[in-house]
Amino acid sequence: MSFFENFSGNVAVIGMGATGLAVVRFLSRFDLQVDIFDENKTPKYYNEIKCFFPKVGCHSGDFDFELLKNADLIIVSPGVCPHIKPWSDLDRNKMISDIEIFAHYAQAPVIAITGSNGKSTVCAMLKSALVDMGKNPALGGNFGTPALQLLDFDNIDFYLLELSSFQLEFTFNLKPDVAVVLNISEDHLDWHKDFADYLAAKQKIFDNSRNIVVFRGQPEIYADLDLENISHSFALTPPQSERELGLISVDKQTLLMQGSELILNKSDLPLKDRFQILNYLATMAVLSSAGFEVRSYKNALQSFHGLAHRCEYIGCFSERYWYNDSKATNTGAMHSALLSLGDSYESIVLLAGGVFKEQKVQELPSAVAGQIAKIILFGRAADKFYDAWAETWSCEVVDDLAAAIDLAANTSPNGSAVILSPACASFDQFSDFNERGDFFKDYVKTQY
Ligand code: UMA
Ligand code: ADP
Repeated sequence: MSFFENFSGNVAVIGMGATGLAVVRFLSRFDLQVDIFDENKTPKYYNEIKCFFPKVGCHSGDFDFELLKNADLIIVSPGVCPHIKPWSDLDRNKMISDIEIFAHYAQAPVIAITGSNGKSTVCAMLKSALVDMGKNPALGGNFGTPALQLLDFDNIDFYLLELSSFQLEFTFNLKPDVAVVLNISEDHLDWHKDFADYLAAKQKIFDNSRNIVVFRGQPEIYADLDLENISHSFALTPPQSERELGLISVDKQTLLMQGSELILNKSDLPLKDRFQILNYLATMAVLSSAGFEVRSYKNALQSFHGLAHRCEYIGCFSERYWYNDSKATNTGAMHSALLSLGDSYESIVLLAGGVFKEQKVQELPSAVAGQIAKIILFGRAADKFYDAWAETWSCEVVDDLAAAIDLAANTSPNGSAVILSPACASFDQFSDFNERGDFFKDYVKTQY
């Protein structure tokens, strides 16, 4: 539990967002020269930092590169891409994340979760289950509360860290009790050099982990690991050993199993989407790896009812069934949502668009080919999607999300499922996925 205790030098922090503020706050307990930088002229926490940490040098807008170059340690916020100027001119060996600092000071076991999709849901499921079992978990990282803030809480049994590839790239000494990569599909290729770089950042979560949980559906994620280092695995396929979690069918019932041990009947779970079943299995695999018995956690999983904006059912309006999947900000997430709806609806209308983060637009899943009645496109990526899909699907481009909802409500077949699953970030039209999802829900409910 020492890092800054033995450190004497200048520290630079990049980014005055949630991470930067938490870092400055944490560092204020040491006698260090700290400077914080942000390219934005009016960054979010500029005033707070100036007011509460007057000894910290605050530099917004045009930054002083000489000062930055002289820093002995550079703590980068996750959104700061090290491959683009001016950051690419800095010494990468000096760069660490806030998670790296957390790793040196955390005093309770860490459960670390990453993946392209499902991170927040699995984190929230784990938290709910642990609370139900009488434990006191602290959840943060990419989920929202910066990891360093979690160190302020007392009597924590587990730290649950949702970790992005950005955070993992500059983390070196985290020693999770359990680490999991839920899945991998293209995302954040505007930040990473390429897909291999993105996957390598995700795989760093395994580096010093005591127990590793893997998804059997994508062996490429763990191809480089020794199989004996894997404590549990999960997939929708039947388990072949006691360390595998999966599904079996018996008398038309779908059962969630760990090896030969029955965990639960799928019908007893509140969330039924295919991807949610994967999330339950991942959560259970993590709990088993953390040392919990199936009988101690199986009932605890029933109290979690899902997060907003993740394939969230809004209701039946104008004879259509509306779903808000605003958090689907990449194609992998959109595909899993379409496959889930395909289990229940003959006709699906997809609303997609925003800021695309992948290299190339992929085809839509062939399993739902007969069910997609229409695709309505909006935002910056609309033309890109149109070019890729219009030959195969009925596509229309409209100005914005409101126009997409109007078109879906007025032209889609009665009885369709209409889903906002944008496969894109939202910041061309909204501040984040929450605002986009809330707008969608309000507009559908008030107009139809
Ligand atoms: N900045 C620069 N130059 C840059 C980039 C950013 O000066 O090149 C400045 C911005 O002007 C801004 C500050 O840095 O003032 C923002 O830093 P940031 O984007 O890293 O955001 P934080 O507020 O610190 O929030 C971050 C995570 N954001 C990102 O990864 C983009 C939050 O995840 C996380 O909850 C928070 O730390 C606490 O740990 C959000 C996110 O969108 C939810 N994550 C991505 C995702 O889930 O897809 C990875
Ligand atoms: P993340 O935190 O990784 O973005 P979320 O739990 O917030 O993940 O879910 C985001 C979206 O990803 C959901 O709206 C859904 O469309 C999709 N999704 C959720 N879980 C999975 C999964 N296990 N596999 C594939 N897609 C998923």
